[in-house]
Amino acid sequence: MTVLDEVGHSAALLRTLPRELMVYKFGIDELMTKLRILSEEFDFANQHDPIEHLASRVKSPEAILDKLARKDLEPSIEAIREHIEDVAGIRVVCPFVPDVYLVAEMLGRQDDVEIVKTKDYIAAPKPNGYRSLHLIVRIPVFLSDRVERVKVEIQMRTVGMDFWAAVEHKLFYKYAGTAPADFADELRGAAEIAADLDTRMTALHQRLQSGQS
Ligand code: 0O2
Repeated sequence: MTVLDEVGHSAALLRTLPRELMVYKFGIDELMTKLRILSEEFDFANQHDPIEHLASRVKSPEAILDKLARKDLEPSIEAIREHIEDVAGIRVVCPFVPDVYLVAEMLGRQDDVEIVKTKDYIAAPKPNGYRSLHLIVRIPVFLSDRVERVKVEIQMRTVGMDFWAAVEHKLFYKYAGTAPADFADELRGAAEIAADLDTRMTALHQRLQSGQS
């Protein structure tokens, strides 16, 4: 494909994308309802709620085109459906590390939620220090004339991991390779501090729960 062809295809795709993305919003709506129900159920029973807060977004058409280009893929709906797994994104922020796995397990037990892929960057952090549990799930969305099985990326992490990831995203992630080496070392060090904080806070919570003072 020539550069001009590619520009033309991208422009055409940008015009049709908002309609195509509607179904991804519905997938998010369904999963957000499931997560809110879990959270409210714990609150209602006066039990420790493993969900601190939730956020969601549908990736912007421009960011989708950027990601296609980064992955060297043609700008088409088919390429998006097949290769871009985070068009629909949900973030679940939990107080403690065990909460992350508990929420993942509770979602995985639901009949209509299919876990397509799990990337455990908590057990094996990325070299830059990034920690999170990523689930790619598929959920059926019932439209007027068909059922679409929509992929949604769920990023699950603690408040500490979320703080690190949000700041790192702003400072560095998008400019990987262009920042000075000591900058990367600082970020890795900060990720280790956040992990240590998680361990200490989790230990305190476990002591409280087991009635130890
Ligand atoms: P944005 O702008 O946040 O949406 P894939 O999505 O599987 O094709 P990848 O990168 O192998 O590509 O998947 P991975 O590692 O699961 O990353 C998906 C998303 O996780 C990223 O989306 C980021 O949102 C987040 N993420 C992954 N690594 C990092 C990291 O080192 N730091 C931060 N802050 N976030 C990270 P996007 O589209 O790359 O970016």
